[in-house]
Amino acid sequence: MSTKKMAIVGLFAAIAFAVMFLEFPIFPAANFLKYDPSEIFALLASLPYGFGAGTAVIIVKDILFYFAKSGDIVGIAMNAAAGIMFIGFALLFWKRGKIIAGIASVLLTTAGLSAINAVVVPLYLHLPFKTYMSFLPWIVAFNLVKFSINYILGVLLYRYTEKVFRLG
Ligand code: RBF
Repeated sequence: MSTKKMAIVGLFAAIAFAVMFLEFPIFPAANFLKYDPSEIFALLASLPYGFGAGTAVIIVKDILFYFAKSGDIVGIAMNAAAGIMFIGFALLFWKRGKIIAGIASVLLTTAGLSAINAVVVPLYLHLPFKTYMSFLPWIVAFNLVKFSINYILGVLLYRYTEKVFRLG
């Protein structure tokens, strides 16, 4: 990793960590799901520098946030899994254009998280699988809203970070 790349990953990890404190639930019915804008900065690192850089931003901000506020290893692991899927799918489809990449990333991340949550929610909340099904519409809606917002904001901000850092 070049020094410049490391500096930018570090900077974006620090910003992502800071903005994660803004987290709040979108749907009171599923208040263990909290919106925060931190994945925007993982996306901004991954677009010029690749999957490893974006993943590094997510891992660093999640470890810091675990100790600084959360203390909930399940929540942090889910947040990391969500963020890594989000940037992974965005990068995978990036060459097909921003709109296709955005739709693919939001839909595939939401589908992936619905599957993971089918295992995690019953264990974490000590509920029968049947009750997971009643959470499912909230989980789907939450992830569609969260990742649509973060993708759109990320792509808009990328116009500026691309120029400011003269990445390459
Ligand atoms: N975050 C997501 O972005 N999508 C999810 O589907 C998701 N599922 C979660 C399920 C459980 C049981 C928990 C505890 C957390 C989940 N999170 C998810 C992370 C949550 O929104 C929040 O970022 C973390 O709990 C850190 O406060």
